[in-house]
Amino acid sequence: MIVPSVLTRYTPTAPRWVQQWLGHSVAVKSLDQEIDALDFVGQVSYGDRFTHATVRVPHADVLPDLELEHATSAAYLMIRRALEDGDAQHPVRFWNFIPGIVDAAAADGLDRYMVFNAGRFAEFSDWFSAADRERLAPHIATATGVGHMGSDLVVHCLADRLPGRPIENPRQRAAYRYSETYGPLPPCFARATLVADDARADRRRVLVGGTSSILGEDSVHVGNLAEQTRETLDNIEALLKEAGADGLEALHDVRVYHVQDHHGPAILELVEQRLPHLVGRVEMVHAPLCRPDLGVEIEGMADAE
Ligand code: 3EB
Repeated sequence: MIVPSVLTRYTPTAPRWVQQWLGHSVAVKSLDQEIDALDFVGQVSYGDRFTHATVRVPHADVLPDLELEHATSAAYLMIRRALEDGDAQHPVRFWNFIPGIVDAAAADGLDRYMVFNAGRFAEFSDWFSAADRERLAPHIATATGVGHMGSDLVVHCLADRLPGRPIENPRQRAAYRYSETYGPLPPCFARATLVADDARADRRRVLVGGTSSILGEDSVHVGNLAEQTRETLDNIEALLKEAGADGLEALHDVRVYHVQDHHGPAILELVEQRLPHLVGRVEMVHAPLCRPDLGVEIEGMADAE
């Protein structure tokens, strides 16, 4: 029996809670489009309050650097246009799955994640009419930026009717202020985004972006996964306090990206020790990360006053 490869291809997805946030009355529209001889594949779901848009650039892993950069901008522009057709026009959360994320780019010292960052930065500058990174800051949503085993670039966006509020981590340099060590143009994401809670007017939701063992802008505990996991959770704890949440006990819907498949169980055990209220409910995803010296990245959500 011949199994079509499309059935076996791994699809990087948004976490399950995104579907729940969309609710029941969802209108779905295709965004498939050819741009500059590339076939973009996309879909947008308009829910009661939120919109979820997904764009995929097939075989982005084999595109030359400049084409990957432009395809990244084009993917973000497609998302922007899809949001404009609905009521939820403010992005509050992105997930970026970048194929060959830490592969070398053609230019000396650069990698494909930096190429992606240049494309994202260009479209965000246009989207929010911001000439420089400081002016972009109030508009940027939290995000996850990781690799995956497939060859497509996949970008998911969750958008809300009102803008979210970006939150930065006191232990980390804002990503949009990273030095050139991490690329000519910075990654544009906030550490977390605060959004309104539908159920209770006095509460808010904290969307926690992909968080790693980074202090300031430097990777720490390189080669020590246990310490990386602890530092990552310390980072999330500090971020949650900054956002007005009590601490790690407020965290839920946790997803853990880990680079080495066989390290998954040990990392999960450490995560569950710090998050005993989530035992058996942590989602583990095997994926390469945006820096070769990092082995674990954790995202989630929390409730805040
Ligand atoms: C970091 O803190 C780790 O490029 O969208 C985390 C979250 C990371 C989002 C992104 C990257 C992104 O720099 C990597």
